[in-house]
Amino acid sequence: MSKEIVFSGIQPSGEPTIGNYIGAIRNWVDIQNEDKYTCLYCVVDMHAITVPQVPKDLRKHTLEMLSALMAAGIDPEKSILFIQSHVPAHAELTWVLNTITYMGQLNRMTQFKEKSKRFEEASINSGLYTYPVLMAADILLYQAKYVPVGEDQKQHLELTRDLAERFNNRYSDTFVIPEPLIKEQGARIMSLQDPESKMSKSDADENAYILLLDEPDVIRRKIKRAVTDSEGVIAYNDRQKGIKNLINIYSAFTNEDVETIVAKYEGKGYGIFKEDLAEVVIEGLRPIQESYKELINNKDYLEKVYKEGAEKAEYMARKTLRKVYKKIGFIPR
Ligand code: ATP
Ligand code: LTN
Repeated sequence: MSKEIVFSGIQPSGEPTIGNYIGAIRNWVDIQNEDKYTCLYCVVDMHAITVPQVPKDLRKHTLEMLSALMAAGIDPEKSILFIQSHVPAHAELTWVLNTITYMGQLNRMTQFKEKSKRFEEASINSGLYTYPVLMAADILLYQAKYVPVGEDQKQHLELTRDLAERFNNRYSDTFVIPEPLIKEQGARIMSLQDPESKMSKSDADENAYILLLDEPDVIRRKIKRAVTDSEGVIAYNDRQKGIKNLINIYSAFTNEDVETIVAKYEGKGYGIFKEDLAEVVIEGLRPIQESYKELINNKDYLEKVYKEGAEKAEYMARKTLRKVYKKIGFIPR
């Protein structure tokens, strides 16, 4: 029997943060290493252009993201690692799915509402609006059963399931209904400057996030500046959202549970906790950073990886698209 499929994607909209790492990438690696699934991991450049990008930066960020994923442990011998725009079927299935998506559904998407707040209404493009449909196409093309994501993507997964069910009911069984895989721990790492909003690589304030590739001194500085509160006690609750977030990061890098960390810092100040946290993060990122430096300079190898990845992905995607076109009544060439 063939293996169940896992699919996930990440945007090359900047350099990856520890939020991406803890909430997504780290889990991708664990799932890959279970050797139970066929895993596809995709750098979604077509999603990234739903907000303005500088072309040369997009190119750079795409290769950086590919290298960062491999440095974090994605092994192209085990997983299918590829770039979204290399497989045209993503755009093709999106069009079909657009025709069965209701505008009312898209109007309810919170990520769209949040992201569109950053722009003048007249400059919000329709790609940002239909972004979740492209994401549904990504997943459904590969008949993925499991989709490891952070908490923020749950609503998009629900839409994906809904579209798959609608298509299956209207035509006949075509798509596997996918399920999100959301690890509770670390599902949502918050901004260091505003613990009410999630840490995001496209945040305008660079003190809001820690990048996977930040130098040790930068990490120390950003953690030192992280917003806390005036209670002065290291405790895990929703009044102290800043400290809560820092404890979550500490826990993610050490695998210690929250209670252990709180007990360890009883009676100690925020300063000491922050200094220790910085060292924990620096040490945790060190092996990834070392491996990254080798990969990013090896352009031939990167090219080989993404070309082979695209070939394998294309084969699987075409198979689904052919079925879809046939069911909706398109004449095969
Ligand atoms: P952008 O800033 O461009 O919106 P992003 O940093 O939010 O991007 P994505 O590329 O959209 O990241 O997401 C990649 C994966 O990382 C998704 O599975 C998402 O759920 C997860 N993720 C993103 N930010 C966080 C976070 N702060 N905490 C936990 N997981 C996160
Ligand atoms: N929308 C996601 C990125 C993404 C994705 C996907 C995740 C695009 N396509 C398919 C899982 C499966 C995000 O913004 N984090």
